[in-house]
Amino acid sequence: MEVELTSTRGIAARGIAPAGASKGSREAIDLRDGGPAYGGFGVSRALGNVNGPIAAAILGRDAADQEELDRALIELDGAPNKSRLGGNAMIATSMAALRLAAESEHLPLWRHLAAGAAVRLPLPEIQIFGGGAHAGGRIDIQDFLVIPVKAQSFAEALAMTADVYRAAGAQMSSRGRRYGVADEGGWWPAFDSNEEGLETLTRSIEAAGYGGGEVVISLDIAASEFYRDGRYRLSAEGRDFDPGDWLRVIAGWSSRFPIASIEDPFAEDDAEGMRAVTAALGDRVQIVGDDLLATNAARVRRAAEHAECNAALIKPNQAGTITETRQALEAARQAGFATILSARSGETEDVTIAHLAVGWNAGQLKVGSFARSERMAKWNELLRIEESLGSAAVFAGAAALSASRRPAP
Ligand code: 2PG
Ligand code: MG
Repeated sequence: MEVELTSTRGIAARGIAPAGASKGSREAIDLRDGGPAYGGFGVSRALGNVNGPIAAAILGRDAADQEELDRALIELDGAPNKSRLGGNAMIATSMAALRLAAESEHLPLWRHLAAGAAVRLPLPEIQIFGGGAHAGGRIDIQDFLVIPVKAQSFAEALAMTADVYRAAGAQMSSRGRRYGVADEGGWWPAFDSNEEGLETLTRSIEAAGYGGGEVVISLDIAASEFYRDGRYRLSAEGRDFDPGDWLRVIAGWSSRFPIASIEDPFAEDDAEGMRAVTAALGDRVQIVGDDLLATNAARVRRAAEHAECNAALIKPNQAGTITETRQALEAARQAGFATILSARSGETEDVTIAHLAVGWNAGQLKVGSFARSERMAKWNELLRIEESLGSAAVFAGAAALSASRRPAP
């Protein structure tokens, strides 16, 4: 859903809310109509909230005072999970206000956000094949991604990823393992096991000429999706594991494949599992909390206290306002976590997160794959930003990974 705001000077700006397929249970509620129209996914109630109570609460305010505006939205909603107005209505409004403030200053959004502070182009993690809820459950792991850690610029990072994406497509085609593209533009695989995915990705990286550590693997396991009754159930393989055995599976993969980062390896409610995996692998693998943290500053602080991960995925629509997104990012930074701005599986042409990643100097960005225009829109926006900076552009590179994965100086 899209929200457009117009200033008294006639400047207009919009924000579009994305949506997730594998949602954490603690994220802001994506308010949908239910009922028969649009398969229940209509947003007329959320739109009614924007044109009704939200408009009444924010019209006449200063768009540049983001915190005040977001506070008004939060108070008006009154529910901890934003179920009344809808997290989708709130984040689209909050993003529109942010963009309006930047437009009013005639500044690119990232520059408005940076407010003079140093920024870096983010290190991207880019999906090569989909899985889980993004590919009809064909395999259990949700995202098989790569990180071009030896790239010297954002443009080079994309060029290297394009090589791996094409190599993977060719490998899969030649073995009858390629169906099409999944929700985020990565190949929709016909693998028989999760390991076949890891083997194919490793081979694709080598075939592209980056087997010497130039490109490494990142996984989003999205384990909440297959955690039932205390067990991790791999339906693609017909196997299930208790948390201890599951940790051994993950550790085995990490030692056999060039894996640099693993997101949500344990379920959002299995804090003990997250602690165990961080203790076991956190000195050499970036362990990312997504569903675990739900872009919530208090949850980030709690996870840091108990060492449940060492990096935070930051998704604006999980928080529901730009201010709360920023607070979660700051909390992660204070905890010494690496930070990764992230898109959703249901995306749009809105490129705000590309600007947040630069303007907030997040270090890393996850947008999906190297296909489909809602993904390419973000990568292309970053190419434009890098180009506009010319020789002043700084690329975050491998140093943006969590401390454990940073290359030696
Ligand atoms: C995730 C995202 C993006 P979704 O889990 O990190 O891959 O997926 O938007 O479906 O939650
Ligand atoms: Mg995730």
